[in-house]
Amino acid sequence: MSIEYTPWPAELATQYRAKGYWQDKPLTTILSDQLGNNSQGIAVADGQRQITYAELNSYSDNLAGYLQVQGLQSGDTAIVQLPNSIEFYITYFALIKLGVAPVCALFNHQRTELQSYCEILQPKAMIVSSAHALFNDEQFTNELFNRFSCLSKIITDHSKGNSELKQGYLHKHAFCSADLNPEDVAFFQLSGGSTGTPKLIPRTHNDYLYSVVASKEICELNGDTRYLCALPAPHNFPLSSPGALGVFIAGGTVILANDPSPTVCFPLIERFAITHTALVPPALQLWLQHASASDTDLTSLQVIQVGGAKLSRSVAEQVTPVLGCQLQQVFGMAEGLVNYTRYDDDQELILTTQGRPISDLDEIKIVDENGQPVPQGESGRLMTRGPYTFRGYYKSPTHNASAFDEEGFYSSGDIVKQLPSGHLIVEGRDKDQINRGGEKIAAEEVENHLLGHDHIQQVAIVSMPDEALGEKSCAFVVADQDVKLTTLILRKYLRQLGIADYKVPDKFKFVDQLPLTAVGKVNKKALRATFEQ
Ligand code: AMP
Ligand code: DBH
Repeated sequence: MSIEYTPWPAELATQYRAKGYWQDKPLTTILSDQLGNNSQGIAVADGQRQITYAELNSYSDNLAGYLQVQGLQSGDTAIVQLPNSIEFYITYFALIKLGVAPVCALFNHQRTELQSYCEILQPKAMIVSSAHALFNDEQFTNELFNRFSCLSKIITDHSKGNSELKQGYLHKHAFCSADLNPEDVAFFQLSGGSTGTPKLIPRTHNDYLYSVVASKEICELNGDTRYLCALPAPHNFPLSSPGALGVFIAGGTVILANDPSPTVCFPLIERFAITHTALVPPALQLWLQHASASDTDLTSLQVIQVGGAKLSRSVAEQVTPVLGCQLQQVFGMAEGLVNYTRYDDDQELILTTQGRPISDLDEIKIVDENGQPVPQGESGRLMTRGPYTFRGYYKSPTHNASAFDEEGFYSSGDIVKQLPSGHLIVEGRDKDQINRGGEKIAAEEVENHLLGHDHIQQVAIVSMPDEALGEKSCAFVVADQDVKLTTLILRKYLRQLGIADYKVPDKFKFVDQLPLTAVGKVNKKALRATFEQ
């Protein structure tokens, strides 16, 4: 049985096919295409180990065979939470080959996030790592088994020594290949979100493969590309823009880093002669600060892509002089639309815009608060549809009704303006989200957790400007009068609930009341304004 999702209208699907954008091939062709001439090329290295394309293919076949014996089959779902490791890609391809759609959680996600994904997906299996505190003993695993009867298997990888996952992929297990329909959901991407519960984005083989193939062309990757993946591997940017999958299509090599800090990444750049990488703006700033004092050889670097959050012109200007390579701005979203500055764009466009869409069939509308198009060149809300932009969050009819307009355009919540060249400039945001240096926080999700506290009456979380991260989060809290709540108490409370660390507000302000708008909603604009001098 196929996994449900909102399909594209038939006439658009026909157009996407006619142009050759949808190739009606499964994502697994990314690997199989390399098995001829390039089977001995190095696909992935992580500093200690490396595997060839032939190995990535046979390991993922073995694991698929092993999972098949465990009862997993096409149409099932799974949750994966692995650090940046060779095992991540082996697992990703194994599940895709099986027709099992995974959601790949970020490694810093905790109990609450994983439980939400289980609730939405009702997964049959989880593949996790004992390097994560939640899985270094059996307690959480047992809780999950007790709570979710759908779960039949949790495979824990151990970073050192043997593990069931390693047994699964290192040993030969016959894999009876699944019949993959390229129109089906291949996997789920995670949305940064702006609502109380996390949202999952179904991505089909056809749409995702197109976005990666086209990205690989725009970014001119080839067999000599050595791409450093230092952001969390499941994130849409380092997975698909053009990311690791783009590198695999080109037959290049992905080198994994545990984090994007210069101390971890610079030695890898020198050792592997890295040519391309993807960073968020705060990491880029650290690289710039570190580079002048470092004697590491960075001359192999050709392109640094920067995206996830707005890059300031003053930082953008330093990339080529300090790091000696080209800057590419990337404005993307796990929901679909990705924009790149092109290598041959004027320098001014590269420094000041977030790029233009991948595809001539990406449609952009910039509208006012009534949904009416604004005059050319003026700023407004970004609406988009196209050959790789999804049509609906998984099982979220109510939210979908407001996230899309009647023509199927997705409202990204970004305030942008478009130049005649098609380049977009991100000017702000009209969604209840904090962008903490590229890590997105849905305000309502954290507010709901805090409202669960016995002594909190009201709470509103907004962004506050931050030099290093661009934005941090601040919670304005109205507490019961007779109790003394402190920042420490609330931080501890949230950590005990088990939410990802980056979602814990950077600052708590205790107030007597929250300002309201004319219609009686919390006036977040007024709260944000308190941070302006
Ligand atoms: P997500 O929904 O988590 O995939 O996050 C996508 C969002 O990240 C976009 O809608 C933007 O708000 C933000 N974003 C991504 N890239 C950029 C960029 N280059 N400049 C500004 N904002 C960005
Ligand atoms: O922030 C993002 O989600 C993002 C940034 C750059 C993205 O999804 C992408 C490129 O594909």
